[in-house]
Amino acid sequence: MKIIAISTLVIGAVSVDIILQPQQTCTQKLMKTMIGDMVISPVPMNLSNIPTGCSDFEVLIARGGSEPDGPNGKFGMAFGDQFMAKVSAMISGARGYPVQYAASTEFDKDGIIGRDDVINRIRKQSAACPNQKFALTGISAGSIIVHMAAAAMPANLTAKVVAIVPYGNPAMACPEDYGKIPSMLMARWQENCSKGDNTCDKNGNCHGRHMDYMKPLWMDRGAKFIVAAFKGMPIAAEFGKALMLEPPEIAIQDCGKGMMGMEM
Ligand SMILES: *[C@@H]1O[C@H](CO)[C@@H](O)[C@H](O)[C@H]1NC(C)=O
Ligand SMILES: *[C@@H]1O[C@H](CO)[C@@H](O)[C@H](O)[C@H]1NC(C)=O
Ligand SMILES: CC(=O)N[C@H]1CO[C@H](CO)[C@@H](O)[C@@H]1O
Repeated sequence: MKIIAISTLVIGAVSVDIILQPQQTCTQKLMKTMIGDMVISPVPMNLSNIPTGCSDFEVLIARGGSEPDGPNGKFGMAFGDQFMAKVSAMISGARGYPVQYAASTEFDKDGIIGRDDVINRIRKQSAACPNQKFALTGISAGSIIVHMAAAAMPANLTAKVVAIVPYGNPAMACPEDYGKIPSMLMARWQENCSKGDNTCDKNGNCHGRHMDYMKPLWMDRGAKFIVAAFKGMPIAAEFGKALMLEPPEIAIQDCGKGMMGMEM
């Protein structure tokens, strides 16, 4: 039995070396608060999980830090697999692409790799499959990938990306660390931050709320947002707001900054 730190799922960390440097970015300080000096192992990628050929719709999914694949999963056992199943149940012709990045503690490196992988995937698929539409989602560390990719999206690809749904996005708490999102993409954005989750809510003090996104209520909202956009009937976007969808009563110990283990 192995315990993975789901709260690190989460966070998209920076390397320990960087954490110890005196000059820290807002995101690095945030990470330090969340995971201390914990080292998050890289997740091995499985190239067989990359879809081939064209499809009408593709959801690029960036896993949370250290989130492994489940037994028959491709996109992450805590979040991505469930999320993709919801999208597939609502629309035919959709498939997922697991963003190829290791989701380890060395986030400075992994972040760039993930960002570039998203952009390259959309570029290549667009050239081969001119009618394909894309959506981006990711949780925690993965949400930073989504944010970075959106900020760096080449102008001639932005029209291809019809919906963007990051969950628990540290870039909301630390906007100064990230580039500006093109306005076309901001208009296709559903920011999902559970009020109180200190990973994304500047005024938050309850890390336990970072686990909310694995609940159906949160996933359903994001999946509906993406499917509506795929169908050409987009739901109004909301950029950069914290929202409470669940009752706030959670055990006080789960509010702490400690690890919340998940047994597997
Ligand atoms: C890689 O993915 C393929 C197809 O999705 C699967 O059959 C195979 O078991 C996976 N390999 C590992 C090492 O998980
Ligand atoms: C976007 O621009 C690049 C560089 O000019 C070009 O190679 C690529 O084919 C363009 N892609 C699309 C989808 O227009
Ligand atoms: C925190 C946040 O912005 N949550 C959003 C999640 O998505 C719904 C649907 O667009 C928005 O209403 C929420 O504001």
